[in-house]
This record gives sequence, structure tokens and C-alpha cells, in this order.
Amino acid sequence: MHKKRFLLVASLSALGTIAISSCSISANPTSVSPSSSTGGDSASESTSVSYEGGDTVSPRTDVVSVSSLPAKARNFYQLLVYSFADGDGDGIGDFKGIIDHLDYLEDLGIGGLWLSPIHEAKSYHAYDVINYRSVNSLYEVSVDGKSYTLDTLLSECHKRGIKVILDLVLNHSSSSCSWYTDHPEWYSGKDAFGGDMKDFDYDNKSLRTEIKNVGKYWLDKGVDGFRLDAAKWIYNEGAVNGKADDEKNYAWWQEFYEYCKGVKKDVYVIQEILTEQDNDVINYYKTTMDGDFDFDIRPSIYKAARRGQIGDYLVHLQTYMSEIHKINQSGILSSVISNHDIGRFQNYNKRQGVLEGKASAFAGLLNVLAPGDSYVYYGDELGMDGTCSNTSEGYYEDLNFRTPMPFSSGRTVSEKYLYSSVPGKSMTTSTYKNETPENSTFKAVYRKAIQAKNRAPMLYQCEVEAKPVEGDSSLGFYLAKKGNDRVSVFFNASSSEKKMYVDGVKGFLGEAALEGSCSLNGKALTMAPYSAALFEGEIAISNVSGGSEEETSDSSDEGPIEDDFGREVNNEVDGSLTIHCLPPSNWKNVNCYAWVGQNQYLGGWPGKAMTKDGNTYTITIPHGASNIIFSNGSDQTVNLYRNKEGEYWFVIDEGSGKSLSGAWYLSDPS
Ligand SMILES: [Ca+2]
Ligand SMILES: [Ca+2]
Repeated sequence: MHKKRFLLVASLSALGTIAISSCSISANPTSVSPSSSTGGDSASESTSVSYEGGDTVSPRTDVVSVSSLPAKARNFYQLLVYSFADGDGDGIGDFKGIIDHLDYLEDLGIGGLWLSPIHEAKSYHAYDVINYRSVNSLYEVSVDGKSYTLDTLLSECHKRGIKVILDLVLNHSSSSCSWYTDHPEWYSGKDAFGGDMKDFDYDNKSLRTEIKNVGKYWLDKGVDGFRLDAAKWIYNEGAVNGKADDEKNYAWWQEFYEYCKGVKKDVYVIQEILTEQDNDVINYYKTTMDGDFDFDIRPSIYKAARRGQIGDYLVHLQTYMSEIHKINQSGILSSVISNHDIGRFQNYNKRQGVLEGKASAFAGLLNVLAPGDSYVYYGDELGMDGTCSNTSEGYYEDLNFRTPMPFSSGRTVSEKYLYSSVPGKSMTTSTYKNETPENSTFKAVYRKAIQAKNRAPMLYQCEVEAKPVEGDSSLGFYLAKKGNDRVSVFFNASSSEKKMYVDGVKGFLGEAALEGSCSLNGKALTMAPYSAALFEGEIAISNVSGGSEEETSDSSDEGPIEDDFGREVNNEVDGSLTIHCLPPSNWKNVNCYAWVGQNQYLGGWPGKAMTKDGNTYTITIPHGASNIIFSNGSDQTVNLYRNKEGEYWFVIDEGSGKSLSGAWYLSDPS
């Protein structure tokens, strides 16, 4: 447990009285009455009910092959080819390495792979493509006279029913791409990103044709679809951080998608929309494409795991799904909590100092059990937490998120490839934890959850109703509806075992728990700590026991944050705030991170968003930002909160136990 102490309070009376914003649950709690036997028409209804038991109903444990699932019903696994597994011994990940571990992925229940860009490119991450019809020669290898090409990988995956989608980088290419010289008219000069990433001009018809031909080339090769990088930045004004022209983007992507469907009827395409605008992600379903990463789901998942309260998560699922379906009836929710850009939720949680061990794995459980196509970032299922040193940005340095995969048989990829690509960076420490029992549990839970989800394929595309349980905010389920089918996905977000009656169960699809297991005897349901149970039918819950709210808050870290006077504080900014930091002398640098509009990370460091004048750093935090954290890039942080009186507080997380000093103060907002 981390220690906290309060450094100072800054009074901002000019902001006036501020009501603490709390998330109100709009959905109706499940309506239950004590000893109710209504709410279902299952055969078990007439069974006499008691916690002492009845006939044991065993959860299903059979493995459903992903090849039997509908084409787009998949839990995907994102892997960076270079960092996943090495098959030929040169220390660099390759297709043979992936093939060697397909048993591992199949065992997890994974139904689709998202490969990082596989094309010949300028940098190790390959988001600066040189040749769109090439395959990186490091990835196709020969061992003992047998070659392992992309074709081999596709064929081995398809044998198991695993789909493969490629990361297509269609907003820009490297200037080393022959197109840059041969077709300068294909480039807009309005580069949305820095580095050697040259934006295309999509008003150019022959460029559009060529891009569609690239799509056809890979679909003809047998890939099953694409993840579209930087999909929001196809049409953008000006240079870095310029505004996007969304309407023109929708039109282009719909054209591209329709074209791809003409080539392959059941092609699956997902867009990456990283933006600070709340509605952008959902609006991009206007392209009619299948998916669009739901980065919004992360705050609700973190909150559920941190506070042991499931309501926000359930409400997010209901509202998000209904918003998608208003725009695109066949749109698929695409849940994600980690990737190569946003980092690993493990590290994020560590920064917060509030999610450790089981609560952290529970966050992973919520991700893989969200309706729709959930994405697992390689290694998250092991609690993977890579770190590298010599980085000014510490935990938030991209390389930390892209470190070699630690298989239980040992790490097969050397860190050299990754780190030699970036001068001055090296991995001198890592915190792989895959061989500890804790992480065996971690993976087992992912596996049980994904397998259970695979037993109810309707979960991948359904309507959702949030069903929090009245009187216990740690309990609740989402009701998935498709035609006449009903599935209830029930969660216990607390660290306590809970007992209750359940009606309406028509089948026990599976369960997954961080501690022990969930069980059903007659109508007596026991939910283990940090668990999920999946049932066919619409369930109704009554007579909950097993710890009050207070008892479930087993540590002060998981409840609302209180100041020294026991006053509840929150971490949302009302109005914008300018913050000046004179950091402790042992801090070489200051970074600032915040959620903006509960949607997007604000990353501030000198030169980007933050200014530095001598030893003083200054950053302005926008209205609505929350979870504002200043860090030294490794293990020490200062968090900003405010109380009901509108006073702002800096809270020091002492992390490693080293004491901190320094000064943190706010400008008068006037
Ligand atoms: Ca290799
Ligand atoms: Ca662009």
C-alpha cells in the first residue's frame, strides 16, 4: 500500500461552491423483493431457496472452438510482431514465433490477431511505411529448411479459426516510400504527426485508387481485415495537432470499406480514433465500419476495480452500445484498456497507486467480458509490466509498452532490437511477473472469462441493459439481448464473497474469479471476490448478504479519497487551472498526466503543453480534467484533488518511500 500525505491546500474561492460530480446511474436497479421467486420462469423456480444449498449447478467448462463463432465475433489479441516471439533465434520476433505460440493463444480463447504493421518501414514500430506491398524481411524466416511466411501464418491461424487483421497505416507514409518521389501529388504537405510521416492527399483520385488496391492486395492474400491507424487524420488542416475534417473522413472510409467488402464479403475493419472530443469515437461509426476502439471504457473499468463499484461500467456499456446502434446497427463495441500508444493499464494503475494484484486483474476481466470484440494487448494476460530506464518520460515512454513478451518458458525476444532503434535508451530493468503464482491466476482468469464469453456468441453483438443490484454497488450485471436470447453477465467488484438468491437462470455459461470460484446451488448463488458469472436467461437477484458496503471497502485506497479531516475529495477540475511546480530537488523532470473529459489523456512535459522557466514548470489543466498526476517519470507522484468547498489539494504519493519536498501551487484563476 502506498502512503499519502497532504502537502498543502490552495484555496480557490473564486471558483465558488462546487458540487462534487458523481456518476448517477440512470438505469433502473433490478427490482427485487426479499424471498422473491418471481423474475424468471426457469425450472428451478419451484426449488426451495436457501443459502444452505440445493442441487449444485455446475458452470460449463467446455471449450468452444473459435472457428464455430460468427466471423466478426472475436476477442482479439494485439501483438507487436517484433516483441512477441522469436522463432529463428536472432532475438527479433517473427511469424514463426507467433506460429509456435498459437496453442497458447488458442488456449486463451483468442479468436483474432491484430498484428502491428508488418511492412518494410523506416523505424522499428513501422508506422512509417516504405513499401505497402512488402513484408518486413525480419518477420519471414527459414528454420531447418522450412520457411515461415505470412502465408504460413495465415494458414496456421485459419486452421484454428483465428482471424488475422493487419495494421494499415494509410494517413501517411515515410518519405522513403517510392510514392513520395514518384507521386509528389499524392501528398498533402499537411503532416498530422511529426517524424518522417508524410500525409497523403485523399482529394487525389489516383491515390485513392492505389490505396484501395493495397487493401485488395492483402485481402487477396488471405488477411481477414484491417486496423486503420490514425483514421481521424485522413483529412486534417495544417500540421501537427491541426483540426480534422470529420465529414470528409467518414465519406472516404465508407468508400474504402465498401470497396473492401466487395473484395471480401465478411471483411472486418476497425478504426483507431484517438481524440479529445467526447463523441468522436462513436461518430466514426458513421463510416459503417465494424469497430472503433472504445477508449472511453477505461475510466469506468478503473473506477469499478478501484472502488469496487460496478455501476459506472454497466451504464457505460448500455449507453455506449445504444449510441453506436443509433448510428450503425451492426457496429461492434471494441473494448480496450492497453495498447502500444496508451500504455499498459498495469502501469497506469501503478501510477495511481490504487490498483494492485487482484483488483488490477479484475480490470482485465471487465475488459475481456465487455460485450463486443474485446482487445487484449499481448502480455496483459500475464500482468506484464515492462519498464526501461534512461528515459526522461519514465513510465510513459512508448518503449515501456512495447517490451518483449515473457513466456513462461522464458523470454524469446531480446530487447536489443527494440532499444537499439532508439539511441540512448536501454532496458536495464523489467518487472515481468509471469512466473509468480499471482500471475498464473491472472492468466487463468482471462482464460476462463474469454472461454465463457465464447459460449455465448450473441455477446459479441447485442443490445445491453445495465442492471445494478439495489443496495450493493459492488454487484450488478449487464443483460445482453439479441432477438429472444438473453444472457446475464454478472459481476462482483468487491474483495468480499457475496451470497444471494438468483432467479431466472436458464444455464450457467461459466465463471471466473480472482479468488476461489462462484457457485450455484439451487437458487443460492455465491459470488467469489472480484468475480464474474455468466448465465443464460435474464436473472433477478435478491437477499444479498456477505458484507456491507463498508466491509467491502477493505482499504482506504479503494473508497472515496478523504483529506486529513475526513472530507471526501474528488479529482475533477472545475474551470481551468494553471499549476506551477517547483519540483523536489531529486526530480530531474516533471510530467503531467490527466484525463480530459473522461476520455483522453493529456500528456504534458516540457515542450509539449508544459512550459519550463528555470526550475519552475507551468501547465494549464482544462475544465473537466480529472486524475491529474504529476510525476518524476518513475516512482514518485503528486496528485491534485479538490474538496466540497472548492479547495484544491495536492496529495503526495510517496511511492518507494523516499520523502518528497517541493512546491505546487495554483494561479489565481482571475
Ligand atoms: Ca527472429
Ligand atoms: Ca492526413
